[in-house]
Amino acid sequence: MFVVATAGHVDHGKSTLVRALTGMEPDRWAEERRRGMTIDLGFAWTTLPSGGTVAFVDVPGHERFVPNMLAGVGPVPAALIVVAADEGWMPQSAEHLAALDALGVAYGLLAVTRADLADPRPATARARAEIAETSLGAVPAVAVSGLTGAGLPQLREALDRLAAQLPAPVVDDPVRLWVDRSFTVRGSGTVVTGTLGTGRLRVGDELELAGADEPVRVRGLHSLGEARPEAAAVARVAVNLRGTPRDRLGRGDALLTPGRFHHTDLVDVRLAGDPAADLPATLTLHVGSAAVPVRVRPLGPDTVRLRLARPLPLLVGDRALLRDPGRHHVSGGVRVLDVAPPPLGRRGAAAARAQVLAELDGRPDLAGELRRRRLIRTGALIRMGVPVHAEPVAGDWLADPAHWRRLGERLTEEVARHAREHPLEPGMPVDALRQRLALPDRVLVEALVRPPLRIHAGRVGAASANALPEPVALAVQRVRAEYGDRPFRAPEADRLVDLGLGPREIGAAVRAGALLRLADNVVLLPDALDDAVRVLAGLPQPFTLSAARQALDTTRRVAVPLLELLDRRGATRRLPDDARIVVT
Ligand SMILES: Nc1nc2c(ncn2[C@@H]2O[C@H](COP(=O)(O)OP(=O)(O)OP(=O)(O)O)[C@@H](O)[C@H]2O)c(=O)[nH]1
Ligand SMILES: [Mg+2]
Repeated sequence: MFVVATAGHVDHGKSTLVRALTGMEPDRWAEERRRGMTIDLGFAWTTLPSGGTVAFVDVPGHERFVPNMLAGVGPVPAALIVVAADEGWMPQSAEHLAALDALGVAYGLLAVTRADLADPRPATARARAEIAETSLGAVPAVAVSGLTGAGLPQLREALDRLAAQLPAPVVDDPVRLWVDRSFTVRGSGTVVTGTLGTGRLRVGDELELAGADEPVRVRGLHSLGEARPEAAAVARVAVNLRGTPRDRLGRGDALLTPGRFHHTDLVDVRLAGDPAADLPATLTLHVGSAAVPVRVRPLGPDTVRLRLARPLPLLVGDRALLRDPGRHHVSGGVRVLDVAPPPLGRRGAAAARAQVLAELDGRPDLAGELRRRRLIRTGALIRMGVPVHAEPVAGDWLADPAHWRRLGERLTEEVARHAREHPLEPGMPVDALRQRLALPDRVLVEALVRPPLRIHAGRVGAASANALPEPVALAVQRVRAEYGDRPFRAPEADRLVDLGLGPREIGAAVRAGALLRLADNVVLLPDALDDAVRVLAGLPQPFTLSAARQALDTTRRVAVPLLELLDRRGATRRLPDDARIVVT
């Protein structure tokens, strides 16, 4: 399907032409028909000579309804510009053309209507000259009469040729369906319509709706008046969202592929049109079918920051339009450069930001985003419209390679400093490192740890046993030498004192994994647990404390806390009669 929006001054014959081409009535409201004037968007479609379908979004020409016009053309890639032969180029001819230019519409056709009332050539020449100056460039022109039907066959041919020129829509891209109408259908509930510019919609799809916590579900889909299981871009679609109250959404809202759009009320943009310094402090931003008041803060000569009165789902590279409703003036198009820009708190931040923006062109650029943001989650970048083709450094975190290297160096320095300041501690706690390096997630700390550093018991330290202060390491070796062959005998309290193992030293050895503490002053070598389970598994099950004590060749002082520890770890289970079994 080929979707085209009309454009042109009031009463120049847009709706008459759409009616003549389609046999459908684009003016839907009784008031429109009574006043002979389009107020809101109209929709009609027909088959072209090639067999393809063209759908029209018919817009109002009256100056009061320019916002409605913009909601119609916003999501549509092609325009049918209508100029009356007897009136020629008029103010809303110019304002509509400026809007198409600002939005970067590149495909169009000129229809000079009411050719039965006046020679169409002067109006054609003027209009083509005006249009040639814009993003539309040189467009074909057809003189027509909606009254007599003259020129209509040629116009159909020209529409077919235009349709053939349009680039193929990207049906794999996410859906962002800007709603242009919403209404309720008895028995079906809420229905919204819009122009599907990219992507594909299917009955049953879940979609995101800004401000709604829950996804909304597509219950039914219509296109060109017929129910369909799916619709692919480009298409006019009506989406039934039964279960979503009608007042939850309306023109300017968007139905979105979940997780693919960043809702933002702050964007940095490049202007094409009036210079930043000439813009008033408040304007209206038009994008898709939305119109949102914005506060304008100039940054560079052609870059500004916009604070939106409500958040919109915008992506890097989006085109939008700024308009001054009071002056009926299209200030120009904007290209979105950044949908999550940094705050400008410090003095000089705005000037620095202007320099950064001067380098950006609105084309998503992964390496540049990483350089500027240093660390960011994959999902966050995708939601900004930046395709991600890089491996995360940890979890779903992406890092700028140079920044990541610097972080690795700083981590080593911090661990070394901590070791100097806390010689008895077996390394620096992961969370302290996370804070020190100002990292948002501990998986990043863990990923930065490289040999000879390692993580043990929540701390980052040197991998070797030398991590223990020498006297403690020596004492542990002595324990190993003395007790290695009777692993369930714990050194008595006075023996520990002799070995120089006080509470602090024992703590350090336990944190380093060199000793296992069962209770105060009851320590074993760390492999004792596995050995104990093996021995106990060889006993007839269930076994008593005393049987365990004998099998392990140890005392109650060790056996009681050892079995309790095994119970806590789930290696053994204590039965109601205090006997135990080994859990296999
Ligand atoms: N003689 C003649 N009259 C026409 C032709 N096209 C439109 N008209 C008349 O011009 C008037 C305005 O036509 P519309 O089609 O409503 O114009 P429009 O551009 O849709 O107007 P808005 O939607 O309000 O901007 C109507 O009275 C039409 O009958 C034409 O080709 N020849
Ligand atoms: Mg009309």
